[in-house]
Order: sequence, then structure tokens, then C-alpha cells
Amino acid sequence: MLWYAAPATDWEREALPIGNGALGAMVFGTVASERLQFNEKTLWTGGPGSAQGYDHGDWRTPRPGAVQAVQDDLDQVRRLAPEVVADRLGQPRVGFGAYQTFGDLRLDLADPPTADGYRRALDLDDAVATVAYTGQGVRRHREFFASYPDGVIVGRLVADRPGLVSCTLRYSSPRTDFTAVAAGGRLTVRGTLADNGLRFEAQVQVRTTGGTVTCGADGTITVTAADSAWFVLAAGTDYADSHPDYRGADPHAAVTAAVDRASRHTYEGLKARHIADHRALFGRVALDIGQSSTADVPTDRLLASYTGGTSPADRALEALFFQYGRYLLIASSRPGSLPANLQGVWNQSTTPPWSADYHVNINLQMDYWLAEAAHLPETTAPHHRFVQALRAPGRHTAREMFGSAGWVVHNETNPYGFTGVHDWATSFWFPEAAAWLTQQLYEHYRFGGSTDYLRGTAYPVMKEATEFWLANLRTDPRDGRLVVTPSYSPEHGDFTAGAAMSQQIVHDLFTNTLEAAGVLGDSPAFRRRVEQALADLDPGLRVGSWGQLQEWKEDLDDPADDHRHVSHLFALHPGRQIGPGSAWAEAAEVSLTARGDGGTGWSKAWKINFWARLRDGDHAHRMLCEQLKSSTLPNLWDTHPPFQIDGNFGASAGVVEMLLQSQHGVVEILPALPAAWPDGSVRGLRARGGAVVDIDWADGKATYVGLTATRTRALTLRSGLVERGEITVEAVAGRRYAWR
Ligand code: FUC
Repeated sequence: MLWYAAPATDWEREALPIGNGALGAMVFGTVASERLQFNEKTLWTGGPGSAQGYDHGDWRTPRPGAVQAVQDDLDQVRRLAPEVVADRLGQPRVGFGAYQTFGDLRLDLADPPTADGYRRALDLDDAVATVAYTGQGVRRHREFFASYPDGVIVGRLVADRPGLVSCTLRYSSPRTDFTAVAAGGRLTVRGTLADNGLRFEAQVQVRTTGGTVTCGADGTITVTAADSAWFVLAAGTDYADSHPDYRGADPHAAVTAAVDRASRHTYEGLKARHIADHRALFGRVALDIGQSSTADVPTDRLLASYTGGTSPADRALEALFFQYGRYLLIASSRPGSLPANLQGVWNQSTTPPWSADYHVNINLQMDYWLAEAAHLPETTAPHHRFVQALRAPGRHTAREMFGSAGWVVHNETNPYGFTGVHDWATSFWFPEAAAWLTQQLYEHYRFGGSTDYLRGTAYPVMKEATEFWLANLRTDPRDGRLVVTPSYSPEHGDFTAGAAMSQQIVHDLFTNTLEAAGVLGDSPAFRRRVEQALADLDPGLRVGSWGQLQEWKEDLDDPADDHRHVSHLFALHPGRQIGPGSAWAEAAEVSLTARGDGGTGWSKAWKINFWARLRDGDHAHRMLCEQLKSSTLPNLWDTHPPFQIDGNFGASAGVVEMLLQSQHGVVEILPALPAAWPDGSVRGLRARGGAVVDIDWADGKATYVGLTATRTRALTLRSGLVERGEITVEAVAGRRYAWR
């Protein structure tokens, strides 16, 4: 439970998020005029039809041989300044667009009372936001939730005495591109985005028990003297994720149908369906680290008084933050819409930071790190679909820019298949992103084990990304190894050939593709090609002069550099090329130590994961503390700054990494348990290979491990609980295994 003793005054820091993946809303709980800022995930400017023009980031004029010329130069001079390369390979960005707020729904009270006993809360178990206060002796209560099964946002106002609910509902927007009409208790907002002609529509149906409902010519709806009032809201656009036009049906029919359907139900019926749907996902994982109840202290005070120590209140915040990440993923990523963007689904602006887009040099990937292990694999469907939809434009970019097969996407993308480049020198070039994005698809298979999914969804995308790199690796004249060139360690340093992250990502892709090809029995000829390339590939692992893992093929690392990206540790996490206790792990630790414990929100979150993979639970916990102390807002949103949701998801993923790991084919129990959590239990985490895992621990040691197999196959478990530390069981799907 997140709760506060005062209304929100600031969208980013205080308002509380609800969402069903496609729709999101921020609840302020203001007494006199409730503000419900809402979003629909596909409301984006840019793309085909944009006033600026649109080219997917593909070169507007062909540049035959341009990439090869940069490669030739790098063979000679070894380093090129980013500005030089951007000049030769980049171009100004047009028509990229930005995620848009849909607007605000306001509920104005006719006669606002002074409020006593005010409380505003977000219940994570039920995914319901509530506002309650007493005014002039009447206790009043508001509730808001976003229902996935019914596809609507729902709100209700009640009072503890009949006939006392009166308010006026109105819509407002920072744009002027709409009409708002009220009739029959229904508000209809319709418009087209000026930039690209995207059509949008929202409808709100108001229902009451008792009282009257009147509609104003100005598009307002007034409820007078009702016992209770409730509304349902649906919204949509004519966006479709289909290349090349990205347009589908006018939203009117779908929005009308959703509102008609939902408003035929009772409020209680809608709420019960919503809670059942949410609990079926959220309720799978329980974490007990000896925390006090979150009901004891308002959440903003819990955060402000957090010390990173070991008090039950500190642990309450840590456990809450972990579960909040799971809540936010459910709320911002459900099948049927786009994946979570830089702000999940929440955005109040027409010009949000970084367009609230899909950055793919860390951010979108981080959004889904927790999905599988924290038992929310259903939330990955929008991500898989998005990646699949990038293939058509990505193929075109591969052909135009590289003259090759395969598909590619660079540093960031939008819902309109922006797979090419722009010209911001330090963040425009990153063709490795496509390979990295396929990692989540393969992880979905490693956890879930469906060969149908692997064959039908993951493998074709992985294979086509592999084809790209088979065609585009180049032999380094210095040592004959295959390298990515030009190569750019995200947002850092010069262009070189064979930066560590580039090599490690391709290594990961080839490794995963070969495994998958083996499972599916793909052609021996293709497998031999990938095997050969993997054998010839520079692995991107090198120990440098001060014991560090090198970020570049040459030893250019500066021990005083504390840049937020620690990209060269990809092989440690989210990759699996570096195992614990190896010389590479030691070097990774040297690099990570040098980078320090600072950074932006997502950077700290990644460091939790790194330290957990290095089996240093105390340092992982210290990073969690750093994130909570200096990169977390009162509503527990991660802040870069500004608000960026990747850090929420990354931190929750890091907590799982502290308790359970399985990336090396072994289910490892409590691999990085911090001293701050000596006693506790966790229920319902998932491990690769097919297992749901429960753990109890005391005095820092496991006292119970329960494992429910979800596949029939051998599972190896590593835990101090079993003799010799490791045991392999021939697990049978559905059966439960336990050790004490
Ligand atoms: C990456 C990061 C920035 C920011 C942006 C959205 O480019 O380097 O810090 O998070 O994404």
C-alpha cells in the first residue's frame, strides 16, 4: 500500500498511477477538483503523415559505401570522434514524434468542504486508488481503477449519507485539436492530431444511484444530489502497428463498444472482475524481509526517513519498492497494446522528456528484466509484438544502410518503426540494439519452455538478427578476429572497432540462436555458419592495465571515469558470458568499483543487478539504498531525473537477482543475500528451466526450498541446504520438490 495524508500537487512526484497497459491515469485526489490525467498508449505524433515528413531514420539520400568508408578509416586510425562519425553517417531527425497526453478528466465539486482525516492511497494487491476525507461531518470516498478485462478506467464517488454526491465532470487538454460533446450522460471527445492526422476518441459514461444527471452544451456532465456516481472511460486511436502506414480502424466503434459493455455492468461487478484479473498476476509473488506494515507510516514519510539501515521500516520501503515494480509492469504492459515506454504508459505532456519513447540502448530492455523471474511473463507479449513489428522497417534500414540481409534498429525508436539514425553524436549509432532486443524473447523461452513459442515467435526474429551480424562483422586486420565496426559503447567515448558491449551482444545473440537452432533442428549448414562466426568472434572480454574489464578493444579506460553507462559489463548482466568467480568477474568488479555507486536512476538499478551477479549481496543492497535515497520520488517513481520507469523495473529485477539466479543452467538459491535481510521468505519466483521457487531463510541461510516444476526435465539446484551444495532432480511437470 502506498498512502499519503495530503492530495497530490505535482504530477511527477506525487500523483498515483493506475493502468491496464493500453490506458493509464494519474490520480491526484484534490478535494475541490479531482484531476485524473489520462493516457492511451498509441496517441503519438510523428510517423507517416507527419508535418515534418517521415523516413524511419533511413538516409534521405543514398550514401553507398559510407559505412564501409568509416570501417576503412577505423582500420587505419583506430578512433574517431563521435561528431566525425555523426557527420558522415547521421542526419537530422524528422517526424519521430512524441507520446501525447490524452488530457485530463476533472471532477469539480460544487461546494468543496474543508477536509479532515484526509487519506489518498494506492492498494497494490487490488490495483485500486482511493481518496477519502470528511467534510462537514460527511465521510466521502473516491475510488479509481483501470480494468484490463473490461478495457476501461473506472471511478466512483460516494458519501456515507444519501443524496450528497454532486459534481461536474469535464475534459481538458493542452491541445486544441478536439471536440467534447455531452449527451445522455456520455461525454465524447474526438479529434485528430494536427501533426500526423492520427484520430483519437475517448468516451466517458456517467451513472448514478439517485439524483439527476444533466449534460451541458459545453461538454460537461453535472451530477446533482446523487447517493453515488460512477463513470467508465475508454479511449483509442486509429494507430495500428502495421508497416508502412501504421493506421487501422477509426476508434469510434471500439471505444463505443467498450463503454457500452462496461456501463451495463454494476460498479461492483466491474471492480470484482478487475481485482480478480490483477490478483491472478500480482498475487503470485510474496516477499517477506522482516518489514513492518506499510500501513504504519505514510509513504512519503517512509521514504524521507529511509536510512538504508536494517529497521523494519527501512525494509518496509524496500519490499514495497520491489512489489511496486511488479505493479507498474502489470499496469503498463498487457497484451493488446504497445510495450511500456520510458514512462510506462503515463505522460502528462505534449513534449515529454525523450518523447517518452523506446530507447533501446538500455531502457526498453531494462523494462522487461523482471517480467520472467518475477512471475509476470504475460506482460512481455507487447514487447515481443513490438520487436516483431520492427522487422519490416528494420529490414529496409539494413538493406539501405548496410546493403545486407537481416533487420536492425539503432539507439531509440517509436511506434512507427523508426529503425534508422539521427545525428546526436553520442547516441545515434547502435545497430546492436536489434540483437539485444531479441534476448528477452529467448529468455521467455528459457523460463517458459514452449517450443511452439520459440519456433513461431522468438526464433525467426533471432535468426534474422543473426543474419544481419553474419553479414556485417568484419575481420580486424590486427588480429583476424571478427568485430563490430564502427562500434560505439553507449553514449561514451570515441567510435572504435570492437567495443566490448558490441562484441558481447553479438556473442549473446549467436549463443542463443545456436541453442534455439539446436532445439528446433534448424539446418546444419546455418548452424555451422553461426558456430564458425562465434569461434572467430572477438569475445569482447579483455583485462586491462589496472585490472579492469576493458570497455574498448584497446585499453582506453580511465579509472577516474564514473559514466552512468557500464555497458562493457553486459556479459555479466543481462548476458551470461561471464560466470561467477571467473577472472572476467574479477575484472568486472574492478570496473564497477571504479564507476562508483552514483549514476542516474536506471544506472543505479543496473548496478543492483551487476553486484548481485557478482554475488555481493551487501553491495547490491547498498545500490538499492542509493536508488531509494537519491533516485526515488515520493510516489516511488524512479527518477533519472526526470521520472523514468526503467529504474523501477530494473531495481525490482535486481531484488530477484539477489534471491534467485538461473542464468547458468543451475537454479541458485540466495546467491546474493545481503546481511541487511538475515531472515525472510519469498514465494513464487521463477527460474529458467521451468520452476516456481519458494525460499525461507534464517540467519542468512536457506532453511526451506520448495520447487514446483513446470517442465519435465532435469533441474539442478544449488543451495546450502543440499548435500555437497548441488543436486540434480529429474523433475516432472506439476510435481513439487522440497528441501529443509
Ligand atoms: C539513454 C540514457 C540516458 C537516458 C535516455 C532516455 O540514452 O543514456 O541517460 O536514460 O536513455
